Amino acid sequence: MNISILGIPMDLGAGRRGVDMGPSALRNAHLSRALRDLGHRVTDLGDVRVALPESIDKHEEGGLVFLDPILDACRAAAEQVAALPEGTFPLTLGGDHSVSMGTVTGNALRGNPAGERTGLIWVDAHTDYNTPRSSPSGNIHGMPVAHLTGLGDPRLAGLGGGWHMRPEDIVMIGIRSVDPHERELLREAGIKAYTMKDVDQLGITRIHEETMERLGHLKRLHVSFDADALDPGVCPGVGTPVAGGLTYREGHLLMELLSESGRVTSMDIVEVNPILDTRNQTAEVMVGMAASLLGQRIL
Ligand code: 6HN
Ligand code: MN
Ligand code: MN
Ligand code: MN
Repeated sequence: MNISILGIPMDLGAGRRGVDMGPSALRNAHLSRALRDLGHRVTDLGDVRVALPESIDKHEEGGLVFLDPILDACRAAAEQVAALPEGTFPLTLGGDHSVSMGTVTGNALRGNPAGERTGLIWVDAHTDYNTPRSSPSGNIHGMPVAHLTGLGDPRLAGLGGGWHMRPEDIVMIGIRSVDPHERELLREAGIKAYTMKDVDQLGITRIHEETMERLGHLKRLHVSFDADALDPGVCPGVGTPVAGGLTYREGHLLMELLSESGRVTSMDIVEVNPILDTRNQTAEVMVGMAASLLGQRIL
């Protein structure tokens, strides 16, 4: 397969600094080499240009912190991804999770004249379904999925022109932290979310089967993998850790099963924060997750 790597070194959507160094940390953990060793052709496109918080005002607008520069970076990411040739697998590196408004939009619109729908598998401790009104923090990384479905601020929700994700095409896995108003919005939208309780009770195998069935009508599937979905013991380098996450093996098993399905067409790795990490462990674990999704097998 042809894999194109694109970094979006942005921490403007998060409450803590450092996740802008995520793409470097992942490259330092030998991301390209790991994928080449699996037989893929890998092109690293470098990074999207992102404004530095030091060089701009931290003005807050209608409950949104750093709206304009985040919009710019998401637009640039969407354009670059949408322009990749068909048959290429885009592997996009955050950055905080607001980058996915750009990457998911770009992937959904890429080479898609027939308007095929795209499924979204959101692997995260959080549902990231806040709007500016429901958000307790004003941090845009807690809002990407809501905006992808057209809720919230019209500028962020308008990144895809008239395009929006359909709530029924989204499945979330690993959930264990949802804000009160966010919960109501999720219910209203009818988004399927597998909590950690579901992971404990059903197991990853069953959750994967149900996910494939639920998204069975879709030819394109995007996996957005937030490092904080994994337990903080496995991935300590994240800005919003929540206890009781996916184990190392649950993460790999999910990626292995998705890989075997042959249906995933693009992926994000986000929220890797090397400042908060221990010897780049989180980036190394996430490179392993990408390798499992992209065909690495034990035997
Ligand atoms: N992430 N729900 C919290 C908020 O501020 O809206 C946390 C969001 C975390 C976002 O980890 O991608
Ligand atoms: Mn997230
Ligand atoms: Mn998260
Ligand atoms: Mn819109």
